[in-house]
Amino acid sequence: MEAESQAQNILQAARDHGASLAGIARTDQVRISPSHKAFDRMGDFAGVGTPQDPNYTAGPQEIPVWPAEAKSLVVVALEHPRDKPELDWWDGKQGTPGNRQLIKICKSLRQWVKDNLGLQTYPMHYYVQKGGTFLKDAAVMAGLGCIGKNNQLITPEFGPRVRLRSFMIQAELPPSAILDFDPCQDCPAPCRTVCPVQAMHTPVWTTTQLDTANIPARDGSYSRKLCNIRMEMDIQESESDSKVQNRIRYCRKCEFACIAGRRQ
Ligand code: B12
Repeated sequence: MEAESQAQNILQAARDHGASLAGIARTDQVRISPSHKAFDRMGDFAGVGTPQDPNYTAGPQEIPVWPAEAKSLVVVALEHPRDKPELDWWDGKQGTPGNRQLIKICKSLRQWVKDNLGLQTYPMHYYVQKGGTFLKDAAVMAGLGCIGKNNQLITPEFGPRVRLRSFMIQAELPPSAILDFDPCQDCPAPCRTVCPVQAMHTPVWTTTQLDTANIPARDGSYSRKLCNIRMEMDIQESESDSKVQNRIRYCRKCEFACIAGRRQ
């Protein structure tokens, strides 16, 4: 079967297996994406979203090498709508129900690729430091959307209210077309004003500092340090509130304020 038909069949199968959106990017291109360039220059970070591992240190990170035979990367998105908040509730080591669904979708889709196309696939970890990738960059390169003023992936269908997962495939498949989509251009950015810790208030990164034109939140105005303070507070609140114990409801204000892809 031609690579073009294989790609189309994989994307259709992704939807059949429960993905809200899916796209394909070239592994070698994703590996040199803006986050891959900038990450090491951003300094220490051991906040939320880093490996839950006692050996993990905050210092510069080696991003593990991916298998050389893996030529294409599939990005799968699952809608996390406002009226299904439980998809996003973090329950300790087991993650979130949404992420478990994404793991399941990727697992059955990989099996489908093997059974139907005879192609080898390679799983990817959630954490970049454990063999994963920067999922937002990969999603942009797989044609799912753009990076918005809130530093999130914004999709035409669901705005930023999606969660992502990826895996790789041995074959060189044609990448999905990058979207010509920018809902932020003339938007007054309610995502920024709504932030309780003003994490997108002032530029904290420059293009020179990070050695890429594509810096966080477009103009460098995203502070992961401030954002992480809010998320650490969410953890503390879940520990002290007996009704939600062991279910962390991380802040999603910048997602919900975004008007892109809103249903109503
Ligand atoms: C570590 C992490 C965090 C940390 C640090 C975040 C950070 N940005 O540094 C903390 C804990 C603070 C955090 C917060 C949140 N996170 Co988080 N996080 C991650 C994780 C594990 C790695 C991200 C990372 O380290 N990025 C590092 C730096 C280098 O990148 P960056 O700040 O994103 O900036 C780069 C991009 O903007 C990119 N870029 C900018 N413009 C352009 C243009 C193009 C064309 C391209 C290709 C790239 C590009 O270049 C920048 C570097 O120069 C990912 C999962 C993954 N494996 O990717 C989830 C992830 C990014 N998080 C996610 C979410 C949802 C959140 C929160 C809403 C919390 C929540 N309720 O889950 C907030 C959102 C904050 C915000 N406004 O961005 C989702 C994003 C979904 C989406 N629609 O975008 C992800 C993908 C996880 C998932 N389950 O799907 N997160």
